[in-house]
Amino acid sequence: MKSGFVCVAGSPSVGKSTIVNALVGEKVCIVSQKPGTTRNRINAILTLKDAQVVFVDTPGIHKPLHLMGNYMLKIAISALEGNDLILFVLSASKVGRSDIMVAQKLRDLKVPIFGVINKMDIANNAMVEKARDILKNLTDEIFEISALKGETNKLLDRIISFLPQGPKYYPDDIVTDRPLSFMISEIVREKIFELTREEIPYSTAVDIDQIEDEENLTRIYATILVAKDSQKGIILGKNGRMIRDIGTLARKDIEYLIDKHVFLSLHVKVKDKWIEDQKILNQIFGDELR
Ligand SMILES: Nc1nc2c(ncn2[C@@H]2O[C@H](COP(=O)(O)OP(=O)(O)OP(=O)(O)O)[C@@H](O)[C@H]2O)c(=O)[nH]1
Ligand SMILES: [Mg+2]
Repeated sequence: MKSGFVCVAGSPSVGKSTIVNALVGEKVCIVSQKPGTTRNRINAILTLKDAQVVFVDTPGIHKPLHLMGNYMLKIAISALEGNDLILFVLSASKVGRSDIMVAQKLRDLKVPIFGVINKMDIANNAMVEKARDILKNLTDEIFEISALKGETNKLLDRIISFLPQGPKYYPDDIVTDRPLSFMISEIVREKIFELTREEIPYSTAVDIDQIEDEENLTRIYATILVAKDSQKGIILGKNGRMIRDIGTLARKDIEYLIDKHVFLSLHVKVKDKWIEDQKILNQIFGDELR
């Protein structure tokens, strides 16, 4: 069978996670309008009759603004190694310095690269030209797509033809290497990214404390970490409105994911300046830094 690892890399918010979901045909990775949504390396697996593709979603490559950003950058850079193919994603609506920075990182690797200019549905001609320019010295194959509109079939066909013959890396029914607790914490985090503003999404993390499986119901207890006291009030919202909204949206997605009724209990805890705390960051990201 054809098989291999395909790393999806690029600047923040160019649509990497949207592309991974479209290619796999399932929502494995969380997506939001805000840059910096993906924090971890996440394998999303597509198994077909004669092929298995392991897509590796990564954090956006950017100049870090805090210690957590450093970790995210390290994860993104280390994920570039050891793949059969890299998809270098750019946005047709905005090309800038960070895309050039990504190109520089990719130039030294000996891995084949497909260039993907995404968001063609909102393309700006000058930006598309810039993107083609950046890609022209890196790769022969350039795809211009809109992942939002699901235009990934041709790209998928080319990826599969390009991959070598190889083993099946994962069992047929597995779509991600991540455990359920990670998927649940990501769903909660996605809702925080969707509903809150300014520094709040970047100052929060979600810990799953307990998952209790009953016959007709799964009970989930989770803690939202914030980095200072004033952020706790924002996550709770007036009369607890914000945390209720986060919980309602997250519960619906979790119910869809596990196909069961869910009781979701969210709790907020202040861990002072955790995004600058090496010990906490090591706990969150430690096993990903290889
Ligand atoms: N118009 C348009 N928007 C898109 C397209 N693909 C993704 N988006 C939007 O772009 C935003 C960012 O998408 P993500 O998939 O989260 O981007 P990312 O590159 O994974 O971002 P980070 O994880 O933060 O690095 C979301 O609001 C998506 O809905 C597209 O083809 N067209
Ligand atoms: Mg992402």
